[in-house]
Amino acid sequence: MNRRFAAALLISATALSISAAAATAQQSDDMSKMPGMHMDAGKAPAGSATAKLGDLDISGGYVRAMLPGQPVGGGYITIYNGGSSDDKLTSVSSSAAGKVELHEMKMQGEVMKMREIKEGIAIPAGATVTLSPNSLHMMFKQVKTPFKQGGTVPVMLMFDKAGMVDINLPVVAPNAK
Ligand SMILES: [Cu+2]
Repeated sequence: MNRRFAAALLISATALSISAAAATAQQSDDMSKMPGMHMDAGKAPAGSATAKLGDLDISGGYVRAMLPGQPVGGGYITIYNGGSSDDKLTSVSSSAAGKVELHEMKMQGEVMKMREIKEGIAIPAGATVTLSPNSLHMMFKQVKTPFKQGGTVPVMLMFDKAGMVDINLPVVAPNAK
């Protein structure tokens, strides 16, 4: 009985991730056909947060809703450095979490591994750096109230040169990309 239940759960979890991937493919396809939508905008869910800080254009900011029992939250954002000097995202803080770490996910063979990037994330002059699911991301720890779809999560991004900026990230579906 327990084993059958566990097997059923496993199957439904697999089905869920497949349908989420299919939905995302469908969504970006539809978005690319919409007049006035830029290619970059198609990468983040509708309504994602934007900000401007000196030479930095910040867009596509969002966090995913947290599933019941999920201990940490994930946040994503795109940063374009339109200036002539390199910058660096040194840290992130949020009143909604005890701490926010910068993380990186990387495939090691068949296994996805996550590590904290303590040295910050370089934002080279002229470059666009995207924090997105399965790659660089913000990891919210000691979350006070689990992120709920439709809400917002305030964050403060701190850059080496550009300084700091407050931005409210919308909370989207748990599997949104
Ligand atoms: Cu992480």
